[in-house]
Amino acid sequence: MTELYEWPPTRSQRAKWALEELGIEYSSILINLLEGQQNSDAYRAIHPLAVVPAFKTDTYTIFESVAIVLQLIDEHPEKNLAPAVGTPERANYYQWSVFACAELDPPIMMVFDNTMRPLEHMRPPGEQHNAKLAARGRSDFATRANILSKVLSDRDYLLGSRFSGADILVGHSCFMATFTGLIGDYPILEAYYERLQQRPGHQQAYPDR
Ligand SMILES: N[C@@H](CCC(=O)N[C@@H](CS)C(=O)NCC(=O)O)C(=O)O
Repeated sequence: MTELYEWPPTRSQRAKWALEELGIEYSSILINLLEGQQNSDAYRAIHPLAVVPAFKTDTYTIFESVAIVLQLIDEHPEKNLAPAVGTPERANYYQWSVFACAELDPPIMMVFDNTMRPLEHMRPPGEQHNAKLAARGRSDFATRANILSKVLSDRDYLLGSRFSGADILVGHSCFMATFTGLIGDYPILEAYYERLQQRPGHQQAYPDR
């Protein structure tokens, strides 16, 4: 049994993209966030924060999109989606993988929450979009997008010529930046994400582009 708890297109797509790249068979279990299914007792027993994704196998259950991707890639070394442990390339792989969730997702979500997220869905009562927070998110994203653009100016993928799990993780942040209208100011990043979208794994994981 291999189960992905997802609601496309959210951060669950990171896990799905990795599953597709690795050719792993799995069942997709939809958790309808708009209907509040994430808050059921049954789902909270799987993910105590009541968010997606979560991932279940015969031997373990985990959450956090980055953890799921890294674990799956480690389980399939023959697919070559990560450099060998202990190498300088692996150091960069860790760096960009963590950068995705720690540095890219928060400012993008800050923009989403304060410009696009419907006020009636998944918001504390009375909360409003906040233009100052949206501007802060845009500015924080700009700093990080410029760092990525510099790195990607002379290479196709974060680690060089070879696609890796770090591209799945940062690639999903690029999806979020596209969805929120942030990526257009960064042509190198936009071209990188265009490249990633050509991959069959991406096309399987994201419902429609
Ligand atoms: N750090 C978590 C974040 C997960 C997360 O916040 N998921 C959002 C969708 S992108 C969610 O399920 N939200 C449901 C809600 O806010 O009720 C991860 O990367 O897995």
